[in-house]
Amino acid sequence: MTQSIYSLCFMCSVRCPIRVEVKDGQVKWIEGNPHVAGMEGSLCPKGAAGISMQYDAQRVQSPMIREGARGEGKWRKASWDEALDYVADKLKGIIDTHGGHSVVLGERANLATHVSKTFLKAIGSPNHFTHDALCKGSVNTACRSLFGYTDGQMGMDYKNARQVILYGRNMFEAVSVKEVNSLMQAIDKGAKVTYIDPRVTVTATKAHRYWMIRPGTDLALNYALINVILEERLYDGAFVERWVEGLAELQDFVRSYTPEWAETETGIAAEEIRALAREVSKDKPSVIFHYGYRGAHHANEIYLRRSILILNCLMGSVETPGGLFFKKGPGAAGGKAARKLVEQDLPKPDKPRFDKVGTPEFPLPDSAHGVGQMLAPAILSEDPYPIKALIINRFDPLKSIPDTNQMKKALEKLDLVVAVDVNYSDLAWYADVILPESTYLERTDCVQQANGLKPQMFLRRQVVGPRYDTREYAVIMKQLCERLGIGTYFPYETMDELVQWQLEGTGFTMADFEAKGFVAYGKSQIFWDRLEDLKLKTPSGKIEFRSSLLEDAGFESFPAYEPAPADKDDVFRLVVGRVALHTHVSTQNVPYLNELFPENVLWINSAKAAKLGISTDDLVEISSKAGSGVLKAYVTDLIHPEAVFMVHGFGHEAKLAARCYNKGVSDSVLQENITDRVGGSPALHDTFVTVKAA
Ligand SMILES: Nc1nc2c(c(=O)[nH]1)N[C@H]1C(S)=C(S)[C@@H](COP(=O)(O)OP(=O)(O)OC[C@H]3O[C@@H](n4cnc5c(=O)[nH]c(N)nc54)[C@H](O)[C@@H]3O)O[C@H]1N2
Ligand SMILES: Nc1nc2c(c(=O)[nH]1)N[C@H]1C(S)=C(S)[C@@H](COP(=O)(O)OP(=O)(O)OC[C@H]3O[C@@H](n4cnc5c(=O)[nH]c(N)nc54)[C@H](O)[C@@H]3O)O[C@H]1N2
Ligand code: SF4
Ligand SMILES: [Mo]
Repeated sequence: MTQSIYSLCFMCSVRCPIRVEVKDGQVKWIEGNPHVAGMEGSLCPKGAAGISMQYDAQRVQSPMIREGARGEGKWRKASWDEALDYVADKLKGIIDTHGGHSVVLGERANLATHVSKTFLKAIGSPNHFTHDALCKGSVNTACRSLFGYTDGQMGMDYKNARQVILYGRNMFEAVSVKEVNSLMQAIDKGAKVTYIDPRVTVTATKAHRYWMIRPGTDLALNYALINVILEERLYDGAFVERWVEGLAELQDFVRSYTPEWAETETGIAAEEIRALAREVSKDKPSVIFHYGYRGAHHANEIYLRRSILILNCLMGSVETPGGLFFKKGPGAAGGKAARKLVEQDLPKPDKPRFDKVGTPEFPLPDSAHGVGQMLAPAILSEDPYPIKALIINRFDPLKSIPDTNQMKKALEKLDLVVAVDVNYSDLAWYADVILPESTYLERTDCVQQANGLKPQMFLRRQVVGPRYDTREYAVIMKQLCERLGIGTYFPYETMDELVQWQLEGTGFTMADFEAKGFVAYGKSQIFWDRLEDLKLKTPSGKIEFRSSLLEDAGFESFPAYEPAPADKDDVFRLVVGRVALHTHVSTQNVPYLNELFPENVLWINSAKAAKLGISTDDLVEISSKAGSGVLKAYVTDLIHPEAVFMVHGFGHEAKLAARCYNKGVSDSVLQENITDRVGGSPALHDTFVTVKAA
């Protein structure tokens, strides 16, 4: 008999709602959850490849303990008792000798993050970090500087937008299924899309207007757009008058940043810049200047993200259909959120964080996420104190943090490295112990609180039993913590018990998720009154163009523009990004996806390539201050001469991930570890490289 089960995809962390068909204990079909608005039954190619991942024998099949040197690839299989005893014994010794704060746990933010945070609090460590800084930390800080809300507490209503302006937000390749469907619906209803990128992406080909901007100069473009909007009074006067703090200062500041000035810096014609400002303002407030997704590009990233958000505010596109909105939690609909373990009464660790977030060195980044790229520098410098143990869940610091060589040196210094993963990631390959997690199709997960215009809760449900000797992360941690004598903070044996504990007091039970895969707190969308009641959380209660968050910490609200370095024939800015067929660093070994996209290549502009004597498919050596690699060239007019581009996530080192082993080059090997000290993101696009025939 075929069973139909609602769950959540995890081929990437967007967590699209899915419906899965299971027959005789085998996964037969996965599609988007048809009950969820925006999914319409659809999936992206990676979501559809979930079955291929599930039945791949090259994932980690049992706990593994390292036998040879780190990274040498000599392993022995272990039982769960043996592996957990091993980790617990090592951790006990480290905590007794060096203190709980010598343990760092890093992960891709996920549904069980509250379990990790509880573990660290219980051992007295402040050292939890997520991937967030590496993704959009500076977007988070920018949002807080203007609204007092994090980016995670804000959303965009694409479906009703009339104008959408995307700064390298490659929506049709860096996919979130609901967002793609909503944008397509808007386009069907006549919305206009402007796409800005030094490279012609799939999104560029769907846009009404495409600008091949000089890489690294979007801030100049925005200062000019703001200049035109203020000079020509194209903004939403009533909204700005009511809510904005610092308009006059902004007006003074942008006066010299004319479209003619921006044309020289960006390569976009002054008249085109004026035309965009005039055109979009006719559609205000249903205008979205997209402020994300990824904001980890440059050392001044926070100011670019602020300028994008400021453009939205000038259009009045805040808390309005077709614009930005603040996400509403269960409370707004008279409901209660699911409980999290971390809400239990545990003392706050008294040591500073390893990454110094919350100290004068990093006053502004969100301490809920930290600044992950400080991991290697902190281990190497032992400042603020020595770090001895690293536990990594669902994240790969060797591939997802710039400067792999620096990270390898740092790992060498540690007494214990533990990886929780489903695959042989590079970090797992360099770990002492691998604790394999059951896949998303094999496990029930913690509750997903989905805040938005209509607050809801979703549940990832086990659809088939584990194929190998794997367990759920929350259960692994519970079993580890019992060995450390802190098991009481984990009041469950199974995932079902944990979910039931989370749901207590919400008025919902696990059975309520069976019909559609989710439960809703209310029926209608909740918009606050945008002229009377915006509920902003800044100190002034206003939208702070002049930001007290920044200025109180000694940073400027409107720093002068610093020009991008001049073009040189043989030096390129390295830019990186996603492709529709892969998730970051995790799907390169999935059989179907590997077959369709087995390695990355280097996009290089035709004129520049001709001067260097490089043709498509030639092997080229690419080098930076941090490292080098050899990959195939893709010579094209579709990229700006000053940039070279590669898809992120290749160049795997783990030999047991045999299909993707040593295919292509990892951008992290090349990138220098440079940080936006104000916003918190690394500057992934501030590395310059040379390219020559290999
Ligand atoms: N150099 C460079 N660094 C980057 C970026 C870049 O473009 N270039 N992009 C940044 C961005 S935007 C992001 S979001 C981050 C992403 O950084 P990561 O989170 O590191 O990347 P992912 O590929 O999403 O997943 C990492 C690991 O999760 C494992 N995994 C997959 N499913 C499961 C599971 O069910 N359980 C467990 N325990 N593990 C699982 C995968 O095997 C993989 O090893 O990287 C950032 N860092
Ligand atoms: N298929 C797939 N979809 C994903 C993911 C995935 O791994 N795979 N990951 C998800 C995650 S975690 C994230 S963060 C998002 C990322 O979503 P996006 O931020 O939309 O995706 P990226 O591919 O990082 O986009 C980078 C684009 O910026 C362009 N770019 C480079 N320099 C400049 C510049 O100076 N100015 C402008 N305007 N553009 C520039 C690059 O050429 C590239 O096309 O995607 C999400 N969706
Ligand atoms: S975007 Fe694709 S891979 Fe990511 S959760 Fe949705 S369907 Fe899965
Ligand atoms: Mo991301």
